[in-house]
Amino acid sequence: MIKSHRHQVVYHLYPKSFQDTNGDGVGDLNGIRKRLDYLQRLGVDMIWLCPVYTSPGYDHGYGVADYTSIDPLYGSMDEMEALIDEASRHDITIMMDIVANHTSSCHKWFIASEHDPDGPYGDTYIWRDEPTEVESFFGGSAWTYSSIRQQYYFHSFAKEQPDLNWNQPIVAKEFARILSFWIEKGVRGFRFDVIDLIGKQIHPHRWLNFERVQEGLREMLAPVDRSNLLLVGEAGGLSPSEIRQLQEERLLDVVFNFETCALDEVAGKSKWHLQSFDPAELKMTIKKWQDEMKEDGWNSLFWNNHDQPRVLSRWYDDDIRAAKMLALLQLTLRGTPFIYQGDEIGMTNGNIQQSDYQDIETLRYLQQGGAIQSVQLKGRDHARLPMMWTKEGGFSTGSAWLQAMIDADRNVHDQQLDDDSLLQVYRRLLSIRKTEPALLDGEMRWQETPSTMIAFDRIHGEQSLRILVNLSNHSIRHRIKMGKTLIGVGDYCEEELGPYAAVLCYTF
Ligand code: TEU
Ligand code: CA
Repeated sequence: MIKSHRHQVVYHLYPKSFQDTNGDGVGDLNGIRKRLDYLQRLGVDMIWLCPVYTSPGYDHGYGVADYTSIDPLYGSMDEMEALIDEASRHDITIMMDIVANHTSSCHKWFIASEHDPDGPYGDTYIWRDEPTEVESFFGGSAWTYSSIRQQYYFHSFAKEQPDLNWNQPIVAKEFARILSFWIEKGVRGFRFDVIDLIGKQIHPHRWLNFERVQEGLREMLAPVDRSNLLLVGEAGGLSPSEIRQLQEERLLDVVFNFETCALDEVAGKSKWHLQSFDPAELKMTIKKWQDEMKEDGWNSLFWNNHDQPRVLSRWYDDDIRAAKMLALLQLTLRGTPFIYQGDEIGMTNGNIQQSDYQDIETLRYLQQGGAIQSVQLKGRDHARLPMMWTKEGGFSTGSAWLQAMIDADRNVHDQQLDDDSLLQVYRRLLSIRKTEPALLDGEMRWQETPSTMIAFDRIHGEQSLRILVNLSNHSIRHRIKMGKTLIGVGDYCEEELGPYAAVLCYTF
């Protein structure tokens, strides 16, 4: 079977919380290298590393001070090269996270821009004499005064993360150079952080200019050989038709939108305004995106990421049966799957003491009198808890940078020994994907089902697979015929799916 770049399964890894090897309580590059056997055995093709570049760390690497260096917190460039090399011997490639909308305020471009308005970098950031009404995503004004330049600069996020001015061609040129640097090192994928924000207009309010996003990507990618790359964009603000346009031109292969993640948020309010989760809405959202991206379009398939605390805790009360169901659904839908570290063992949000929260967004929200109940479900620290390798943790011999109470029974070691574990479900599903082209390229055909059940066929030439999923914790009776089962989770029989049961079978 010929595998195209978008058929790969990506393992999304938060380096800070994956594996520490020197006892400082922070995960590192050598830790990732140590776990390559585990990742290969799991069956993933690529690992996406959240930023490991030099950074003052206000937003854990999402404010980059030097895009072609490694932060000593994580290791050295030699260790990065060793990781790329050894990963490739495990049939795994590396995807780097490119933060192109903003830099750290410590980046030399910003320092040059601040000190020398008439120099070559003078206009590479967004400067105004007067601030406007725009709010930053982390709360408070998006404008901060620089007493050096005696002007205000714009920052979509924290004041330590000034936004670049993508109307200056030099910005795209710099990023083309950065991408080439990493391609040269052997990197095979890029995930572009908030890439839709590079095309923003900010007067009088913030709005997104799609043409500018498109032009920015074109300028940046023109000098880059992208034939062997997987290009992923985080772009919550783009419509399905805009996403398809970018895909058609191969400016991006896969795009993240956040509609499923927002199912437990009140529409139009901030992420902290919660509403109860309804599995019927999950079904509708999945169908909507699959339908919008059919034929030439292509979806991203993910439940969690380093910004999105575990849906298992938010939607499904930590029930391990639901985790198995979500795994089967994610790995049978049409698109590129992203498994976020710990998904494969059913890691939960855990409990974090109020004084232990660290995320800049959460701290800001709590300072402004935010509700702790919202933080417990949606605070980003919950997505960043250290990986559970053993019952004792196994993440670090020292004291982990982020402390929490978490279900110790959900760990890699125990699940490796248990044939019925969630980890084995992931391994089996990933190995089935390697032998069943219908799961990769097959077209989607929906089956009529009750509101909290989803069922579809994946059809590829002569081959046809059927997927039946109960999204709820109630048994559901149905009339959809099942063929020989490839894998099933939960309790099911010919006409009934038990709570969170899911089946992948042949249609005849
Ligand atoms: O996230 C962008 C983004 O949309 C987030 O602000 C999101 O709305 C928020 O995390 C929800 O709580 C990206 C990165 O993934 C994130 O970690 C960074 O903080 C952010 O960009 C700034 O670089
Ligand atoms: Ca370390």
